[in-house]
Amino acid sequence: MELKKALRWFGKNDPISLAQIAQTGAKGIVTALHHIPNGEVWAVDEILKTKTNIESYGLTWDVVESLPVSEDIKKGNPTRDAIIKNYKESVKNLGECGITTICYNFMPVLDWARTSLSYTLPNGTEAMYYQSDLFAAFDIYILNRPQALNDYTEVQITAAEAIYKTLSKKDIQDIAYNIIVVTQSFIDGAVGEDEKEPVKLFLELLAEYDGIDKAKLRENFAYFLNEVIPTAEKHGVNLAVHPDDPPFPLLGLPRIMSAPEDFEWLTKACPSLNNGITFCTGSLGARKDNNLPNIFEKFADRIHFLHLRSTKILDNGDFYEAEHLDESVNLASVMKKIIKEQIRRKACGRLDYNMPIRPDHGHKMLDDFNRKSNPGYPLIGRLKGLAELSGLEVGMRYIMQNN
Ligand code: DNO
Repeated sequence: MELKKALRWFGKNDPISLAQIAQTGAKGIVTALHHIPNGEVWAVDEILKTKTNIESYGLTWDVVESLPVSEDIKKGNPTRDAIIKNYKESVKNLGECGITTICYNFMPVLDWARTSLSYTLPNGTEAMYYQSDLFAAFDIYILNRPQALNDYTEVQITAAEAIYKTLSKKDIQDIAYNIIVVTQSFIDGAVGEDEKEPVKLFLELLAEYDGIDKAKLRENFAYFLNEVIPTAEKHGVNLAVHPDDPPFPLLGLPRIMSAPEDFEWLTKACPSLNNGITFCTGSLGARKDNNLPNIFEKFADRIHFLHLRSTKILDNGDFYEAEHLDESVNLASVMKKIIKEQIRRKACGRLDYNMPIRPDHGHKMLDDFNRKSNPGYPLIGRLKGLAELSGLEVGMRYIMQNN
């Protein structure tokens, strides 16, 4: 038995091809039908086209990442029922095509946030970085978000102002463009690459969440789950919500998938095991109080998909994406628990014991500098992560069997 090792592929527009992925040792593919607009049905023939293409490289399509949850669903707008109906149809179609794990998120407006996409590490590789004061400067002085000042302490505002004063016009443009467009558009985010006034649109999208607090967002999430999970159950599909990245509130928006109490809430809101989690060690690991091995153990039976990487948190709360096996996250302990859970599932007759994992993100390194890729998804950096995680799995299994 082994875990299903996969890499993410962004479809035909991904500068990295399936032929290249097939050489990395990955056996599975994590992808989405990126050409279908959010909220529309993924028809069986479209799903099969992508599935057949993937299989022609000797790979399998194991996980959908993501089947996007439209903003209208998150906001609880009256149009949500029609969109949820389409969502259910897509879940059913995927199940019928044998694709039974769906990753999605319930983060308002912004899917993930970093202040730098190219932070140079001492060995010359590049990682992604989140600098709190710079993010505050973006919020208060670049976006000029109306309520922003209420969300920071005096100390944070002073630090943000000091950073803002050091920024050139180009820095300001780059930061805004990276946060609003570059990290969002390739994953079907709210602001596309051809948007003429991204900052204006972004502010409008944020304003639509005025009056939607954590309780309201949870209520809208529970509504979605209780509509969709029965369809997932019927068609043998597992849904796996991705944690908030980073796992704390940003830009005045509520966050509801950041810590164990949120997963607790999730299981109560809809107890079915088809209502599951994408265990992303990188996202959850950006909070010091998240103990990853403990969280894994507590929610193991509903963890359907894993993103594995380490996050290095600095003393001031900033963080960057460290090497996959950096000791900042105890991935060896997590790996042991994943293997145990896989063995347990197989023994009790569960069909979902594949436990697909993918190295999450990767450093830009070596030949990656000569090749285009989406932020976080270079070929060689991820290949290195995949190889390290595969080695960790083999070693861990050996020790578990021989002790
Ligand atoms: C970023 C990813 C996220 C993730 C979505 C899942 O690299 O981890 O964009 O795919 O949040 O819906």
